[in-house]
Amino acid sequence: MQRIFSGVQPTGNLHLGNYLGAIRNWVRLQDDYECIFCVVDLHAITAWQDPPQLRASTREVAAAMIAAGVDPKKHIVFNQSQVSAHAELAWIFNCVARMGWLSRMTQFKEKAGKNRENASVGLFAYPNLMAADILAYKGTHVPVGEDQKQHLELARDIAQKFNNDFGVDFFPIVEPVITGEATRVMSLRDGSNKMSKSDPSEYSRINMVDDADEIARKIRKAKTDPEALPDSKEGFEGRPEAANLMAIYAALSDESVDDVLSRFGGEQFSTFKQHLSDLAVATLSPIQDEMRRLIAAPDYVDDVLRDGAERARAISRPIIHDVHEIIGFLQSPNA
Ligand code: AQP
Repeated sequence: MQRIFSGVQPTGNLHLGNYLGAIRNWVRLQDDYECIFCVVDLHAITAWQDPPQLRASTREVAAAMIAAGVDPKKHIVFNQSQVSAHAELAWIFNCVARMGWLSRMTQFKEKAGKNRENASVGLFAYPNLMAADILAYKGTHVPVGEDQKQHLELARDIAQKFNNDFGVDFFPIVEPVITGEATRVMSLRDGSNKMSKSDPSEYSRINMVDDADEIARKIRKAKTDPEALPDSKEGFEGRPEAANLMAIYAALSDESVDDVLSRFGGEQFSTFKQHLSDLAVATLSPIQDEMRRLIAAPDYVDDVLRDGAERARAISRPIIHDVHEIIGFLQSPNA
């Protein structure tokens, strides 16, 4: 059976990259897979989170998933901390993964920066928790943006090492699912950095809660170059900001970059930006309206998360039981 697991951190400023690189793809995959979608609040606290803000962001991310079209009745939507299997299995994986593997993770290096000694142990061990998220359900496929590819390779290494160490064929070797024209949406201010929740510049990203005026203003101010739009994809060589705006347009309109260029090649960016901002507003506003409605009804969102957590526990419980058996932990037969 093919089972998808994927998650988004409730760290505020949910943005267009999270939508195009992750959430929108989830909506498309839910017809073909059994899906488990998670608001990964345990991951969020690897950096400091203000408690009331964490609660609000958790509901916001859940609302975005549902508003974008994830069906919480057919599939599972929940927040990670409600299911203890994640933390339990992460500890076991802390004992399977090697320090050297984690030391090579570029996201840790980027996020810890020069202040490595002061980074939380959780930030370092983050990929082990991510492997646990997936494998606590024996997930087989994980839709993510490009930035998570290295972490998924580590999840595969962990599954492989666990299977080898204990001489079992227990955990599946997960497959990344990286699709679409916007697998890596870049900052609107700097085409060499990915669009990210933690970028201090509001103008670097389009937030899922931005209104039409804010979206239009951010696109108008987005960095470009003086050249017109090229006639083919190759013309974006050395023009990362221009390429990024084009990739965003193609992803939003669900076309290939070449198809979009066949209409806009040769145009000035000032004109293209107007088209892009109209398209972004038209695509995002129905989702945003529904998000606002859901955020104003937190009881409904909380019920979805509670129900999802219960169903997630029902899947993970026997898997964790088997893991304990494999490792040699004594456990009561009813556990
Ligand atoms: N810029 C992006 N382009 C495409 N996909 C992206 N994703 C994130 N940024 C982009 C994808 O969104 C999913 C959820 O990401 P996350 O919230 O778990 O963590 P992140 O990758 O650390 O997100 P941010 O926004 O960049 O946060 P900060 O600023 O805290 O680092 C993942 O599938 C991810 O690939």
